Amino acid sequence: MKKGNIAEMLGIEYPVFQGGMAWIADAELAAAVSNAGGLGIIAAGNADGTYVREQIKKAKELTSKPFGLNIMLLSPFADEVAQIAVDEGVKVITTGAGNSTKYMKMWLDAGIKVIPVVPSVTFAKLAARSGATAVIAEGGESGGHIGELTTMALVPQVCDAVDLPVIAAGGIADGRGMAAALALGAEAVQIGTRFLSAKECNIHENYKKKVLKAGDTATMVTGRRLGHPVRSIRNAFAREYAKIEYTDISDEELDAFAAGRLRQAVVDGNEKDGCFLAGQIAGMVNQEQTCEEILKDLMQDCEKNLRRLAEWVK
Ligand code: TUI
Repeated sequence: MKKGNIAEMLGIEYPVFQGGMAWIADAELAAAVSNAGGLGIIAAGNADGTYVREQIKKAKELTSKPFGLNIMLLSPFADEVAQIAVDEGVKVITTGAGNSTKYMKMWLDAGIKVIPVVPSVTFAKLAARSGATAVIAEGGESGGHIGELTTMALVPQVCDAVDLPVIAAGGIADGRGMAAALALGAEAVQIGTRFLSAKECNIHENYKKKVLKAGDTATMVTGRRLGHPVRSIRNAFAREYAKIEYTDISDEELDAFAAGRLRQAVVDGNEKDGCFLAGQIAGMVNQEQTCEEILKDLMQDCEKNLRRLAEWVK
C-alpha cells in the first residue's frame, strides 16, 4: 500500500497511529507499536513532568523508530509537559481535550510535528491557522473524551475544510474501517481500543477481559453536563454517574465522584468502581495479539478490502 504524505513525513512504515490513551499508553506500548511500523504514542494524561520524562527516556531505549507524545490539554501539568517535550526532543506531539494554539509556536520552533485531535471543523480550521502539521479528526465512536460528531460525518468535512493531512479516529479497529477512513479522505488512521488488547499493553487483566467480552452496545457516554462527555464501558460506576448527573448535585461533587476512576480501572482492575474507557468498536476486539500481529492483520485486511472495493469499478 502507498504510504501517503503523513507516513512519509513521519518516517513510519504504516499509516497507523496508536491512540494516546491516558494512564494506558506507556513507553512499552508506544515502543511496541513503533517497532511494528506504526506511530506509537505515549500519553501524558494527567501525569506530572517526572513521569512523562521517564517514559520518553524509556521509549528511546526501547525503539529507534519515531514515536509521539500525546498531551491532554486539560491536565494541570500541561505547561510543564509541553516544555519537557521540547527538552527531550520529541518528534511528534498530538494534543487532545482542548485548544493547542498557545503552545504551537514553541513546538514548531523546536521542529516538532504538531498534530491536534479535533472534534469539529471549527477546531480543525483553528489548528490549521495556528500552523498544525496535520489533524486527527476523531469521531464520537471513540473511547474517552469525545466530541459530538461521528467519524463518518466528521472526517470528510474536515478533509474539505483544511489543506492538511487528516488522520481519522473513532470506530476503527480493522482493515474495513481503515479502508473506509481512506475512502472518506483520510490518509492515516488512529486506533485506540484495539490496542487495549495488545500483549504489550500493561493494563490490568480485568480491563482487557472487559474489552474482549464487550459487545456492540457495551459503552455509554457520561459527563455531558460538565462539558466533557466521556465514553466508557457500562458498569456500576458509569450507571451511578448517569443516575446522579442531572440531579441537583454540584459540579464539584460530580467531579469528585469521577476523580481517580481511570486509575482504579487501569491499575487496580476494579470492575465496579473503575471507569473503563473504550470505544464503540470494543465489540470487534475479541483476541489478545502482539502489536506486530495487530498491525500486520490491519494492513493485510485493509489491502484486501481496497481490492474488493476496486471490483465495484467497471
Ligand atoms: O482527549 C481525548 N480523549 C480523552 S482525554 C481523556 S482524560 C480526561 N480527563 C478529564 C476530562 C475529560 C477527559 C480521556 N480521553 N480525545 C481527543 C479529543 N479532543 N476529543 C475531543 C477533543 C477536543 C475537545 C475540545 C479537542 C478540542 C477541544 O477544544 C475545546 C476548547 O475549548 O478549546
